[in-house]
Amino acid sequence: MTACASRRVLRPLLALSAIALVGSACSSLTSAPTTSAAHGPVGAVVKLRFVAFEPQRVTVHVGQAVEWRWEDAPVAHNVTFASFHSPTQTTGTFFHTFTRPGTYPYRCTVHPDMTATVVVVA
Ligand SMILES: [Cu+2]
Repeated sequence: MTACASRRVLRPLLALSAIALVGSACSSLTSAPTTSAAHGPVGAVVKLRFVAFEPQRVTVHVGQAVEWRWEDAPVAHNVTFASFHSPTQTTGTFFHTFTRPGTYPYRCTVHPDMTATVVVVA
C-alpha cells in the first residue's frame, strides 16, 4: 500500500522533469534576440549584490548572452542600458543577448553609483 502510494507520486514528477528537459533543450537551440525565455548561450554572469555589479566589466562574443543574477534581497535593483532594461526586482535573473560588437555601459537607476560595462567582441 505504501509502495503503491509512493509510485503514484513519483510518476507525475518524472513526467514533469522530462518536460523540463525537453523545454530547456529547445530554448538553447533557438537564437532569438533578447527575451529571458529564449537567449543565446550565456557568455558571462553578473551578480547584483552589496549594491554593486559583480564583476563590473564582462566581455562576451557576438551572439552570446549576459545573465544577471539578483542576490541582494531585500534591496531592489535593475539593469538599465540605453536601449533596454530589466524590471526593478529583488530576486531572479535577466538575460540579454548582444548582437553587435561594442562597449555598452549600464547602470541601476535606483542606485546612481551602480554602474558597469559589457564589452561585446566579434
Ligand atoms: Cu541598485
